[in-house]
Amino acid sequence: MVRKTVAVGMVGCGFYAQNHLHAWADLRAEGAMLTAVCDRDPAKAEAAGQTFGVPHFTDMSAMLDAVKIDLLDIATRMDTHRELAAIAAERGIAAIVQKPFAPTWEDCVAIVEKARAHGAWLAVHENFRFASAMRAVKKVLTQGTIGTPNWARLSWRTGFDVYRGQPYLAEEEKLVIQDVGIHIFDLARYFLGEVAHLSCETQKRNPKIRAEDTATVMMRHESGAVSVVEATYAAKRGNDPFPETLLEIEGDGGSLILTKGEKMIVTTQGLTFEDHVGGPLLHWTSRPWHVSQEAVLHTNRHMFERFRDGLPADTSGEDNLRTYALVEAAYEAARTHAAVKPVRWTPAG
Ligand code: NAD
Ligand code: 89Y
Repeated sequence: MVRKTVAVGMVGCGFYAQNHLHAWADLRAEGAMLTAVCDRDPAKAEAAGQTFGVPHFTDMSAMLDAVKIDLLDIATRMDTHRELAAIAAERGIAAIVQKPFAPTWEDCVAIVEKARAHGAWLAVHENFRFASAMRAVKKVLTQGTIGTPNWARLSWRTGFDVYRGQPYLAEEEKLVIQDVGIHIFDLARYFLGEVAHLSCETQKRNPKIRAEDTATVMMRHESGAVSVVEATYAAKRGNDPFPETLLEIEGDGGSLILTKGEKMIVTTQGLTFEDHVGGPLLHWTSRPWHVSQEAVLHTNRHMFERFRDGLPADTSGEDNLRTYALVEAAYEAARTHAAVKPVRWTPAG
């Protein structure tokens, strides 16, 4: 069967977008054609255009006027997402927006509503759940190997110098929950389902950083399961797991542990099995970032295939509002020291 190709336009060619660019180049043979790139910094736009052999622009609208794009991949920082996604929606162009969706709940909802109003396909690049290891974990849960999951700990504890590659993180008004907790919340939803309520305590353990760098969250899921979500940029540990999310999931028929090195240990019916569930190093990935980088390839493939086939992404804009609602709830819970029920967005009308 001959499948149609999709013209992809990349917006933002900064630090993390390099992974998107390589992933799109790898997906060319499958029909995702990186066609143009844009960055408001002329040097970054030119470098990406030359490396990946496509025309480059410093203005997204100018790129859309000059080149036919089917799917825009927006990997700028969150403060620009609402404006850029609106331009895409008004032209009826599909868009993928990097996490965090936007700086506020109001912005996220506005992006979703704008896309709905124009019938434009919209997804959020929430890549953690697309990593090989996370897919392997999901498969074990779906197969029922550990029974019904009823308790979990999802842990992101690192002291890796994230501020070197992403210096803006040190100045954010909200840090660890909005930057990386958001991924871990998404994984909690992916593995255990929607959240009924949560409580949260935050800490600022590194005095040089503006906002909270540590969050400890306890959640009750609608299924009755309880999970603990931990995120910190202030851990001082040997054998630092960055950028891996470590897991402990217990069910009524066994347990699943994911340790550093993407080793999955599954216990079922009194027997324990171990497996390496990480993906391979790719020609453009390098340690320790490879875990996050290879997830970008799988995310882009998922986005491209779902868009091409006229289907919503698993992490559509609407789906991601449910993850973002947990971010909002966590900040409120940390402020009030009370359990908070996440808000639910429902389309108007
Ligand atoms: P960055 O500052 O290095 O890159 C952003 C780029 O966008 C810059 O080159 C900037 O010039 C460009 N830009 C800004 N406004 C623009 C506009 N209107 N039009 C065109 N280009 C514009 O930031 P980064 O570290 O690459 O982060 C980008 C996003 O990726 C953030 O939302 C961040 O949270 C996210 N991120 C995700 C992961 C992940 O694992 N999913 C990891 C790191 C970063
Ligand atoms: O910004 C963060 C993210 O989204 O994934 C890892 C990261 O780059 C640093 O913790």
